[in-house]
Amino acid sequence: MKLISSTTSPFSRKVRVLLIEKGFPDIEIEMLNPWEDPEELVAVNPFSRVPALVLNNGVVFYDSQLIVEYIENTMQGPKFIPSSGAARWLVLQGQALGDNLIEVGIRPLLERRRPEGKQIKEKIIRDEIVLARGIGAAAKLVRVMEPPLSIGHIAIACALGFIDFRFPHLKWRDHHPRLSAWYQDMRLRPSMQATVPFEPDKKA
Ligand SMILES: N[C@@H](CCC(=O)N[C@@H](CS)C(=O)NCC(=O)O)C(=O)O
Repeated sequence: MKLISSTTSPFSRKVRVLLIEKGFPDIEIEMLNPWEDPEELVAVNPFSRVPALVLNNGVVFYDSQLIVEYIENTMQGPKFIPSSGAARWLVLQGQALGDNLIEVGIRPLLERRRPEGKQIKEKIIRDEIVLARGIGAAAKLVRVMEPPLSIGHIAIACALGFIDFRFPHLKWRDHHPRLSAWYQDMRLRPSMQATVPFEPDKKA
């Protein structure tokens, strides 16, 4: 089994953190840049997106939520999605919230990569406002998300890691000290430390 990932992708990080927390730290990981349409990735995912999970029999799964479901249902180890009840829906809401933060964050990131004169500043400003609102929602949600660690906690933590990596100017900690304290604990978990995002050519 192989996970195709990138060193910067927060969706891939969510899956990698889950695998480590589940007790499979040594699964094969191939790091590629999905934005360059690499042959190895396009061959298994026509959308050239990471993460993609390639099973030993050649079956491929994407997106990250499906990969999470597959891991949760087929691999041994602790469970990260409760099987039923209110706890299940809260955890899945946590994952959806984390994934939404990432999706909204990718939009201004791409806009900023366009030539300076072609960027639509209003779009960037609006997306950053939505992102800030989403962080506020995360601050509320983590208050009611109890232990044990779940995919909801992992998704929100990976989203905040992405925001720190790509949007340090947002300074979200100044507005959400309790979320900041929650994230500080999450950030220090070995699974999160082992998956800190970095630009491939800038690894310390
Ligand atoms: N909904 C997908 C989103 C995956 C995604 O957008 N991945 C980004 C990297 S974080 C990517 O590969 N983008 C390349 C592209 O869209 O061309 C998931 O949850 O896996």
